[in-house]
Amino acid sequence: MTDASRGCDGLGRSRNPQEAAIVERFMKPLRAVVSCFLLLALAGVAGCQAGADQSNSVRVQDSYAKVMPKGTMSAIFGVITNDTDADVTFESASGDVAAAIELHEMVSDGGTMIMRKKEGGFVVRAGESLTLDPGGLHIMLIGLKQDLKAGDKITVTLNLAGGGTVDVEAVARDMANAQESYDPEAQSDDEGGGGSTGALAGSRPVR
Ligand SMILES: [Cu+2]
Repeated sequence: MTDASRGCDGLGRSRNPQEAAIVERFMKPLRAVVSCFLLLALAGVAGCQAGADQSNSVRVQDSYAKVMPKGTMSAIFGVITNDTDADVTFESASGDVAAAIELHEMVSDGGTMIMRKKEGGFVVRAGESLTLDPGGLHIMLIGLKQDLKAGDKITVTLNLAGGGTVDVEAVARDMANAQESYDPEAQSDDEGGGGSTGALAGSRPVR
């Protein structure tokens, strides 16, 4: 672990007040603590200054979103690859597709899987990949502004600590075997214990 991985302050989040009630339930304050100067001093790389260039070597592949109707919640999954020689931190996401877009994780809470905001954002180590998948990390779409039908393409932007961005283009997919609930109080859905991406009902280990 390095302090550099925590990235720099550069919050650019916005939220529709209308959605605040929903969002608050999952929210934890986002912390982005290390200054650019400290990052530069520690890592000896261009770091925060290189936002735009850096994002050229950080990409998201195989992105998909769960088919869901307008007004509900969905999520985007995929693989973030960091080909740079420095860790990168995504501290927020933004876009027009939903009223609020957040970086989430799934954790076990007394045997029940719930999701919550990923504290510190998504960190992708230098030269490594980070997989977003059902049951783990995901880009949360809260309050879809449109129906997401199979094959629809949507784009959201991941915001790097320090100001760079990486676009994520996701194709909506009918995920019959991933009936995870995005509401911690609505965990009673039985999805029949499908494949590896479907078992979110409480037995899945914390990542
Ligand atoms: Cu979520």
